[in-house]
Amino acid sequence: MPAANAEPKPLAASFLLSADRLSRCPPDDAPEVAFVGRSNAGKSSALNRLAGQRRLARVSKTPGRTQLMNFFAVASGGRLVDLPGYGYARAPKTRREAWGQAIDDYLHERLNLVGVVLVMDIRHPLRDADRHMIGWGTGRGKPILTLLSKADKLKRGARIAAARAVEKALGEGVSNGQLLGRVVPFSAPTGLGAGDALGILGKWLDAAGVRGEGGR
Ligand SMILES: Nc1nc2c(ncn2[C@@H]2O[C@H](COP(=O)(O)OP(=O)(O)OP(=O)(O)O)[C@@H](O)[C@H]2O)c(=O)[nH]1
Ligand SMILES: [Mg+2]
Repeated sequence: MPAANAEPKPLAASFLLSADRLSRCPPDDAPEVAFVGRSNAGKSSALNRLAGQRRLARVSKTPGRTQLMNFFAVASGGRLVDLPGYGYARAPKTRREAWGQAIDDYLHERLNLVGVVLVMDIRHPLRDADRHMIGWGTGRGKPILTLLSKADKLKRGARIAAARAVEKALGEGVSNGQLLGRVVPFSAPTGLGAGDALGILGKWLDAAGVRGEGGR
């Protein structure tokens, strides 16, 4: 394989805890990167790929798999947080409201949230809830890395066109373009885009002054 395609080392991570509400999250004392996106978009799969472990976060064909906020300690410092997906219409309303509240509280209150990985299916990007999320991130000054997941489902030309269309839409809709990093076509099974994503996550965690405590 040519060196240009070599994937940087995955982030070694281990499961820390699950929380159904903000008060049950770990102490807000280590930099965190949260994975957000619609239900079934591929958040847990992306996290697993970046951590180099297939079964770290639970993945399922059925939308609504991740029902709690799951925290993973990164060995070199900081945490990754797998959040439940938004827009899962088949969950009972009360359950949806409880998740929505937990995610909202997390995103608004967490002081050590250093960046958000927005995962969108490359074939169905920028739904209303995604746009809402982008508006939230830019409004609060949180950097967003956009992963266009399931890119293995499209041919190269279509992938590039999809990424350009999303970049254009983001550029037009957002005043503070600096916060929106690159739009990265991503595939959990092939590792496409994983190198770029790891580079960005590494910078976020480093910039937050991680000292190798694993966030414990
Ligand atoms: N082909 C392909 N399938 C993917 C990719 N990422 C995820 N999937 C599949 O999409 C489905 C949903 O993946 P998850 O990672 O569980 O999605 P999620 O966003 O965590 O879903 P919730 O936890 O329900 O919100 C599973 O069947 C995955 O195998 C990808 O990059 N390529
Ligand atoms: Mg999940």
